Amino acid sequence: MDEKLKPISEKVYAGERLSFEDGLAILQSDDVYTLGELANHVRHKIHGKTTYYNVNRHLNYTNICALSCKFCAFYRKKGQDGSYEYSIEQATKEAVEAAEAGATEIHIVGGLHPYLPFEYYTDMLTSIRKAAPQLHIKAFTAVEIVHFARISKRPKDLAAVLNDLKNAGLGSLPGGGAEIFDDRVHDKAFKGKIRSDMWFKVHQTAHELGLMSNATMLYGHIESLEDRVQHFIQLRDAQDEAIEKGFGGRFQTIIPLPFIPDKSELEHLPGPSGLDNLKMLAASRLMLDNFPHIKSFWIMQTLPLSEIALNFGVDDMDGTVVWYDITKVGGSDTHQEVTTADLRKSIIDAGYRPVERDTLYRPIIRNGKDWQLAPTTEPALQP
Ligand code: V47
Repeated sequence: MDEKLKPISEKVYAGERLSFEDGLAILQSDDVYTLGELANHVRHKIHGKTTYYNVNRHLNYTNICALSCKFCAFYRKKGQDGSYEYSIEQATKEAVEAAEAGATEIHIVGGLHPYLPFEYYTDMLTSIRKAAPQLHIKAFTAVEIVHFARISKRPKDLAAVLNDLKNAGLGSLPGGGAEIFDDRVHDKAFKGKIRSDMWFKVHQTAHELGLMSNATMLYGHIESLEDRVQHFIQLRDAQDEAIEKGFGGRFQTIIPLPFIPDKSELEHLPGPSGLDNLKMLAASRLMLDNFPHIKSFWIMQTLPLSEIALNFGVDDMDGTVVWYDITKVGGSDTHQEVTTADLRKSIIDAGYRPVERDTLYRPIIRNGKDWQLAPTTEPALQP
């Protein structure tokens, strides 16, 4: 075992919280087997052999964006070739198709469109909720929420904006837009986007309003290992606060996102390796002791690596995603889907027990395209 991991191993087996220095030693270590063993220990303590997955669809309502983040290959400017925006009818039609195909969740995010009014977003939620009442709407990154606050002329009243969205049908917030919290990295790679203080403010306000949310970290571009550890610590502190203050909402999961360089302004960078990805998933499990779940987003991690990652702290494989436009692994086809049978097979092959969940991690009983919540189960909130 890497000597530097010995004291960390003792802390992990004693159930003690890891420090910034421990986090750095984890990310600097090449002893990926020990890291896997430690993360796997924590994962088994919380979840045993259970591995969650869900049936969902992604809807990216527009790629027109006022920002020009260097890591992003998705955005277009208004009028540019390939730019698009959905009408409410188109968005609703896709949501209904998803629900009819058995999805429990629709994950909606888009660019910061310069002209669409706030009512576009509330109308989209209302229309989807009416047409597909069983579908959970997980929508809008913190970056979009701040944009909505500006266009609805309430830049300082995030609670009012989130409340309007919640009343219109918003079920929870996805984890996007966090990128790397460090301001230096922010100004180099995604200047103009909200900084970490606002990202946290949106999530804290959502938690106060009783909305669950997720978190992400986009790694493997221009950030340092210290920046990654700091990102973990800030998320852990915010979750401590949500728990201490008894907010109705919390962070449910972190989704570490490996940077995919293709067609972005940072295309010259190599992006993280498979081992980097395993290390980051293990580090997430070890550092975020107050996060119930660690998700491997297979679209970006690939399915084979996600299977291995189940032994590196991961307990959630995300979904049977259809149409993922933000990044495209292995070519230009945006139709990226695995069947429920594929996902379950992956999980079983890796030696785990597949459990279909809804967005709030409540187990589902499925009968073809129909589904219902399993009786007497509570969301797995506490690690
Ligand atoms: O915020 C953009 C990232 C995120 C690239 O909450 C890129 O359940 C890698 O947040 N390489 C959106 N990543 C995706 C996201 C997400 C995905 C799955 C589940 C959940 C959830 C959330 O994608 C953006 C950004 O950080 N991203 N470009 C890229 N080239």
